[in-house]
Amino acid sequence: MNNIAYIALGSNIGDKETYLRQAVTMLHQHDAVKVTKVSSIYETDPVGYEDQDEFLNMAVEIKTSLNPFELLELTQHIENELGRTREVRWGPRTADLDILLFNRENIETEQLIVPHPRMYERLFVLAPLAEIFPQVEKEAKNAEPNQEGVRVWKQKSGVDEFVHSES
Ligand code: A4P
Ligand code: MG
Repeated sequence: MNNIAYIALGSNIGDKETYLRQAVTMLHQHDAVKVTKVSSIYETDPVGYEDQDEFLNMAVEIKTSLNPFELLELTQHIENELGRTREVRWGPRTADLDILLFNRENIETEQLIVPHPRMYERLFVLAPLAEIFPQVEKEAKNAEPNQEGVRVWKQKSGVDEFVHSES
């Protein structure tokens, strides 16, 4: 598992914490993926389309032997399994998984753009990411000042709490 990637997770419908936990577990259960770090869970005000419930957001680090496109397939499969429907762009979702970084690769295709094009403007992405990838701490501090509304909701307590290390 030579690749290292960072994934942002968000949920704002139903039992949000359970959706996040299930998504992390499903990532880890894949044979070619190991979840190596998890951030705290943040409660965040909706950005973009504001007439919706607050989000829970978090970020994870994974090691994987999948390539970026295979990883995108997996994250979309997990979104579908968790019952995501796409009605409104930027609208409510049970589980949204975005690939933020994949090694140091720059990918620009129709399907996949990495680094994620909007990550540096979004405190709901940068705050959890900075916990597990300190290289973005500066960006997190400089993120748009009108983007408050991001608060720690449950302090991180390690990967084991999320994924029962079976190997
Ligand atoms: N795609 C391209 N690059 C990537 C990537 N790096 N990771 C493509 C994942 N997908 C990528 O995404 C649309 C298409 O983006 C995919 O088909 C994929 O091929 P989607 O997940 O289907 O649609 P979406 O999430 O509704 O749109 P988008 O543009 O991804 O929305 P965002 O930017 O993810 O914003 N406010 C708070 N507080 N917290 C949130 O988590 N999330 C959003 C969604 C808006 N406001 C929010 C939050
Ligand atoms: Mg998305």
